[in-house]
Amino acid sequence: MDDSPEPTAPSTDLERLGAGTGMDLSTMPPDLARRLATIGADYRQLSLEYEFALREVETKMHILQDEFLHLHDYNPIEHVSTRLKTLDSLVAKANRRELPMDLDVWRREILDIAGTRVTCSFRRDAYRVFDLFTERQDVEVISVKDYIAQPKANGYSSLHATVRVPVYLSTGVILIPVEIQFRTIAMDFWASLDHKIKYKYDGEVPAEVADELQEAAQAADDLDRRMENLHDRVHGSGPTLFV
Ligand code: 0O2
Repeated sequence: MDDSPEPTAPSTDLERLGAGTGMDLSTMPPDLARRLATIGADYRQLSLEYEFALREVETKMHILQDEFLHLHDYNPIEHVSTRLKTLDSLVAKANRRELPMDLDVWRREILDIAGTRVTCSFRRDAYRVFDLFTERQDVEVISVKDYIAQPKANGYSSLHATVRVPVYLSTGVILIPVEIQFRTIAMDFWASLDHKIKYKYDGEVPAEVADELQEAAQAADDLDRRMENLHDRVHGSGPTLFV
């Protein structure tokens, strides 16, 4: 028999509006809590729209993957994952960027509310999939940051594209921004460890740990190049683009 306690139903308006947003409004000053509670209600509409955009991007990626496999007998994508920023982390980002507590402003200014991560086998595949995806007519590229060609000072490496994709609602079409990160397995391994370490030290990573992380990023880059060379020696460099 399951002895776990029954989840308690939210009893106050604030608890009800805070439920599902990841925020405990009862611990906040009343004015801020009320403002966030209103935002919380609108956030549910926003999160639905952004969730649809993530599904659109994920489906497009899987179509690319299946078509590539069918045409070239080669799969350039290891896996695709998606995430929606919680209201909690949106509020934190708005605070960092000194934006007002206003969902319309966040829609305009925060372009990574919806995020997709595409993990590829090799560096070349990350660029291939990026090219194929961003050439689509229904994908509008807003900006690109190539941290593979130019890794961050701490060693972080990935290809970022912020795009807008159409979402078809019963009320009409809306364009939703999605940040897509293309990376290799080695880059992903490094980034997830880096994320855990930063979390553990609350952002203040000791210098010797940061140095070692940077060395690990170099090792990940070397591994990527060696594996790609090895793959090319065995299979050739493979298809570059669809014909
Ligand atoms: P999460 O949990 O992945 O959502 P900003 O987005 O405002 O913070 P910027 O310069 O616009 O800053 O963004 P940038 O450089 O394109 O990076 C945004 C995302 O890339 C981050 O999202 C991370 O996912 C990833 N990223 C960037 N730098 C690092 C890094 O040094 N280490 C790791 N592990 N990931 C990084 P979020 O919102 O910070 O996190």
